[in-house]
Amino acid sequence: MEEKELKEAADLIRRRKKFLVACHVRPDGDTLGSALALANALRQLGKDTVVVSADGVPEIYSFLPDGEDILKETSERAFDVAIVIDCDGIDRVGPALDAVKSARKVISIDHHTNSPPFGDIGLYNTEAAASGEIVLDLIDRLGVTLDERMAICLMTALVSDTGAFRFPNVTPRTFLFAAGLTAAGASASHIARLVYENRSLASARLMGIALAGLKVDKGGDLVWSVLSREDFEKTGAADADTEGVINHIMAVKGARVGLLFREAPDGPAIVSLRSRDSIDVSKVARAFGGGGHAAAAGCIISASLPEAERMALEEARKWMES
Ligand SMILES: [Mn+2]
Repeated sequence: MEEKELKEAADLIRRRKKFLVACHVRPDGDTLGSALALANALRQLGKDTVVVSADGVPEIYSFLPDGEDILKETSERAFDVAIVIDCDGIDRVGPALDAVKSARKVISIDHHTNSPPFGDIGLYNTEAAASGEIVLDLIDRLGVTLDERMAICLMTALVSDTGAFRFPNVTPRTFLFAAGLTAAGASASHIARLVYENRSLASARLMGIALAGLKVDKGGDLVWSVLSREDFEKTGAADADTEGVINHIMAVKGARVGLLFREAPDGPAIVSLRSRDSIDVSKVARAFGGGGHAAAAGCIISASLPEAERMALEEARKWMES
């Protein structure tokens, strides 16, 4: 990200009045925490601000300060500026796209690699572990003092996009930011507990089924599991309860690529992919119209579960060999 874009964004924000801050569909702690912290800063500057997350706020993130202010949709259209957060592509805002497109100016804030630039100003930094890092830069540039509520939101962004500071995307800057957030009153340990050790019984049981059904190939390099509708029904788990299961698949000794297949209520197979050792699973996801990072990606395959499993594994093996 260039200094120039950051200045342009801050200048534009100072001049305008009515803002839309948009999260991506299937929101995570980064998009939600970043959006809420930025909205808080905008409101402190006296700006009218609407925050939209088409899929709402998952229960796990209900602790986020001001999370109740997030709307699933808005009928308002005459925004001065729409700020789109953590979206690798404008359509990732889902049904909020209409409202975003109605804005006179669009600012995109993102850290995904290969994020297609969109909007009038792009604050892109692929070195940032979370979009929250870029939002922190912007808040700082706007001259807004970080309060405890904002710090909790941004710490959630960092904690959830770094696996509580364990993923290789963590840089010295990430820790510097985390230090500032800690000083402002956010507890990484408390937030990590809320995000990672807060599983419902149904979700834990679904995890058990996924782990009991683990399959391996390529001498243990490739590990995956499959969850059918029946598994969800048996445990009473919802789709959101699969959160984190893929990380446990990747925790198997020797795993370099991990996949979790799950059957969506309406039929298609949802695939989560993870990798290490610089294997780029976003290429696998992209082969099926999905996306994500090199080490964490996802896609939806309109096929039966066994067929999707066969197709995605074939593609994964191809990339592992190249
Ligand atoms: Mn992110």
